Amino acid sequence: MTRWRKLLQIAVLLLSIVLVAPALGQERVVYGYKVINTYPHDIGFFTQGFVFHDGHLYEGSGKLGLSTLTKRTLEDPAPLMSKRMSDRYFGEGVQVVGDKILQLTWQSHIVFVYDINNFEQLGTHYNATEGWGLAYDGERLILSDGSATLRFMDPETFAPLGSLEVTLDGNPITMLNELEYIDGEVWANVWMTDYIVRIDPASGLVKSYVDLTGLSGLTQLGSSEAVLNGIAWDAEKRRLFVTGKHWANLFEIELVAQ
Ligand SMILES: [Ca+2]
Repeated sequence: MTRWRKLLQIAVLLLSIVLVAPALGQERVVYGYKVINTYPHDIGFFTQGFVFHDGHLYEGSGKLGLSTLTKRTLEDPAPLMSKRMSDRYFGEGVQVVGDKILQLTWQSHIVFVYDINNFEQLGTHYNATEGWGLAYDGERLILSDGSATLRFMDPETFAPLGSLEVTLDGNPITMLNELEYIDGEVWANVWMTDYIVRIDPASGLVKSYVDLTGLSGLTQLGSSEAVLNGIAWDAEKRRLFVTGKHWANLFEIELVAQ
């Protein structure tokens, strides 16, 4: 780990303690977790997008020259379908919209649109900011870019429809990363922390959060960049899956009120 990166990591952790920890003493709902099932996950994947759709997991993996989009079953990490991104793109968040799947790129301002049935490219969109996480509320795409701002985009054209600052006790929560839309809330991994914040998409307020401290200790970590990132919700069976970059496992978890 480079020196600056370590300093950044410490700064983010301190920030998370400053911003999140005081909320513990207030009327914030904090959730712990219980592991329900453990499944294998490709430790080589730099997980940036994680979606459960129609019985399968779809994952976007990053890094220049290594970025992919894959489809797999819950039990078997061997991809049923895989698409390699061009070497010049760094893959980021993914989201299913109808029979299409979208994959962001980090800093290239391009969004790839694929046919979910065969991963054939159907088109592209322009994204003005960095691409980090992507979710869908059924009407609008929700995009994170590493800041405290979530942006709403038209699912067909990617035209901007609005934005929202995410705050906890008036403090912006930056580094919002992988996203999931669950029961009317936007859930977001906060980069380099063990926290998932649960955001009210109308106000941007973080009304509760999930503390996943200890989960990374239950799997093998493949690099110094192995951090929690990846939330996938099976709406039909109401199952919650989480994983991380360079994690050897993904977990089905249930929340436990603390
Ligand atoms: Ca997700």
